Amino acid sequence: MSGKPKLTYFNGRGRMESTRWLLAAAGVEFEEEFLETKEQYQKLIKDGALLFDQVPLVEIDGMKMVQTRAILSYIAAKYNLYGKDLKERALIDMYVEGTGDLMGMIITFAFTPPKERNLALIIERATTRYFPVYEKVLKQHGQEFLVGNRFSWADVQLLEAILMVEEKEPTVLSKFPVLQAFKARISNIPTIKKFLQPGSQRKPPPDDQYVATVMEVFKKD
Ligand code: GTS
Repeated sequence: MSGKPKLTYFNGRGRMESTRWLLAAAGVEFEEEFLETKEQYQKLIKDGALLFDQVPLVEIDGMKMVQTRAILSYIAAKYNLYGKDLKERALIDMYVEGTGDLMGMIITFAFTPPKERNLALIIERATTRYFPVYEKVLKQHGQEFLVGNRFSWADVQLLEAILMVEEKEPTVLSKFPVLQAFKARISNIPTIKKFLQPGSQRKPPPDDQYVATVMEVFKKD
């Protein structure tokens, strides 16, 4: 074993993409195994690798971790991206849950039948519920990062969310000048800059092929 964390998930974003972002931001190299068949998934279950028979699975420090939130908190804490005390950690948690809720709307979008998709609602939530909060926080304290004047998980996930919404609506930051500057600044952090370049382990937006693979792997017999 290489000692690098190993990520087992589909070859697509879904619930694993934030973990890829966080590891990349921390400058940690990782390996990936892509789920492509039902047999692969069933073998993982048979081998006892999946505590709740679900992926994402991240093998790290001798553990087989499942549950996205637990995985992300562990990585954030391990790599010093989780604040300096409990109060900073609480703030980071709140900001991360906010961006997580927004990204959750986009993640489910690809799996929603076209007639039931509501892109307008996503843009409305981004521009009236979520982005104003981060714009205000950054404006009020005037610092470079969301929490404690230090780069954290909250910054990584906010950038991920901004880019995801921009893929759907490129002008979405037009009324958020502070977030525009934040986006430019965080995108320029060397580890993130590298992750944003072509050829990195960052995954593209979901396409029909990705959705079909997920449906096939989880199809009941
Ligand atoms: N709370 C879990 C987490 O956040 O990790 C939910 C994990 C989950 O629902 N995973 C799905 C799964 O394994 C795959 S996906 O939604 O990420 O594509 N589903 C199979 C099952 O039987 O629940």
